Amino acid sequence: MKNALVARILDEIADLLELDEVPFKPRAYRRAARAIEELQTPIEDLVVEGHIRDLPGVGEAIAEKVAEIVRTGKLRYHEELKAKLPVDLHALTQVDGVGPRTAKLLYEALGVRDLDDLARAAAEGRIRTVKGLGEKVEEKILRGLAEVRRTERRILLGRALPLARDLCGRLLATGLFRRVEPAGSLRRGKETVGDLDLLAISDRPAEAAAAFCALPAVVEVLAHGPKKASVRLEGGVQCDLRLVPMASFGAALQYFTGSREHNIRLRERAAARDLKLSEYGVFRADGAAVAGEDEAGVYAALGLAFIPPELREDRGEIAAAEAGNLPPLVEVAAVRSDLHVHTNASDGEMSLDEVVHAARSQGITCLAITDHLRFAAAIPGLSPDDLRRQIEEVRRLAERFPGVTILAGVEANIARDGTVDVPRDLVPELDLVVASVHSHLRLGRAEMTERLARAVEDEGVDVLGHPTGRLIGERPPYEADWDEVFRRAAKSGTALEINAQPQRLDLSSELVRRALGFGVKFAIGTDAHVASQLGHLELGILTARRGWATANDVLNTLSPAALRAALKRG
Ligand code: DGT
Ligand code: CA
Ligand code: CA
Ligand code: ZN
Repeated sequence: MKNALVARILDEIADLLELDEVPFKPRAYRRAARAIEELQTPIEDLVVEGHIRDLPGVGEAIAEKVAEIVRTGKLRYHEELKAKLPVDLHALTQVDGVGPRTAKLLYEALGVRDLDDLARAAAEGRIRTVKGLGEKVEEKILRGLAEVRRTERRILLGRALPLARDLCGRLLATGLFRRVEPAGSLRRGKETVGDLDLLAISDRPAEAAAAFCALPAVVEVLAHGPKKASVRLEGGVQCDLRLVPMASFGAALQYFTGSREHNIRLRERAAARDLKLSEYGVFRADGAAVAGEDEAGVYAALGLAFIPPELREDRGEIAAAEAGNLPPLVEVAAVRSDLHVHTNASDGEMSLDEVVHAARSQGITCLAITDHLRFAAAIPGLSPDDLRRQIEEVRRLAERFPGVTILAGVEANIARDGTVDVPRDLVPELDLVVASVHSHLRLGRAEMTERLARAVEDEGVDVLGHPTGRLIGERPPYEADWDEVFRRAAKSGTALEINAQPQRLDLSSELVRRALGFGVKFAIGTDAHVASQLGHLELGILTARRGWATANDVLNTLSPAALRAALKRG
């Protein structure tokens, strides 16, 4: 899919034209870039079908340019414009404090072309010497650079989790290990992971560490000792393996699961009780070990209930554990329904039949078919008549799959004013209506808040799909007053989606926790477009757990009958 590339080039053209003070044209490019960025289908398909001009802001001239980028991966016009300012504007303007104008100044004064140049100039204190910039700007750019570097290196949980499981499986298969467990941010279910941390017990630690360094995915050995080895894996991810004695495995697992902030609080708590907590165990002042072999024992020694890893962020979990108030988090095994999937009737790849087969083989017992409604001729989606036919098809199919409850649903679009385009005469026929924003992603805060709140107040809407629209590392959440949206969702009985796509995880765990305070329910959906994506359900559940959600807060834990009753038509 070349949508991001096309949008990036059009955006850069807009920047370059603006710098040249060309009137009007920049806005047209900007608008086209937004439309293509927000497009849910590959731009290549629209080019093939001759539909590019159906997109808002795309006239003949831009349509031709889009086609050229799709065909060749670049654009002559863009290269000509760039010849005058040969810098990586896209990368540079990602840095907070650097807009196109600043980038131009920096190029002309200091020859800055890319992030490396920028980092060097900032570190050497040269930015403050440029007329019109100064010390404040330089400080801001240094902070912005650190932020960009920090997010660049992290990988999505959806990639880290299968990777870590594969490594653990391979290590166990060598026969050299008694135990191998992931720790770190991965075990806490964090949406992005900086590096992988594995903990292991082995009777032959030297051989075990050597086996780790010899894994096929290892491209570079960074450190290799008898207790610890660090490697770089294909794709650049770092992985640390620590070999620990059985007697301190629980303490090590606790220590290396983190988070740092949680561990600091725990150590303070230990000190206040004249105990010492370390990665080796919990010790009394006279040196006697009180705990260490298992993790629950470490918490118990500090007078605490076992705290699930997902909560270990120093967000009140220690006080809750002390008071015996930890929420009974929704269990991964308790969620056997997926409330958001697509078929090839819209932009998915599976037929209705295939999606049900695939879901059943993954242990899903309740599945909501939620294809897109068509909102522009250019984008695959159902017309009202298509939807009517699909509902009938779903009812017929349900008879052939007695073990799976198939809900007839739809993913409708929320217009700029908050109205939802679900055909009203079909609302009583549908089991589940998801409504999502797919256009006009960059409204002002007040307008976006009102738009989302109106959508959740719609009598026909059961779930607000991917509520904030964020794409991790790529697109920030919409500007909105989330408390207001959550309050009105709770009041009107509309659930908020936890979209389980690895790049979305939307709502985020932080917002799940916030929304819980308003009494909102959550609907977890994979938004799967191909069979393999059905497996992402777990990521949604982990996000719910990190947001302190219990089984009661999550619609997916209900039996099909109870789910139907909980939805608006029930
Ligand atoms: P990441 O890798 O950036 O996603 O985050 P973590 O949490 O996995 O952090 P990492 O890999 O640096 O270290 C794993 C855990 O080990 C961390 O959560 C807490 C513990 N830890 C490591 N080094 C220190 C340290 O210097 N002080 C404390 N208190 N804890 C540490
Ligand atoms: Ca880590
Ligand atoms: Ca680490
Ligand atoms: Zn969607």
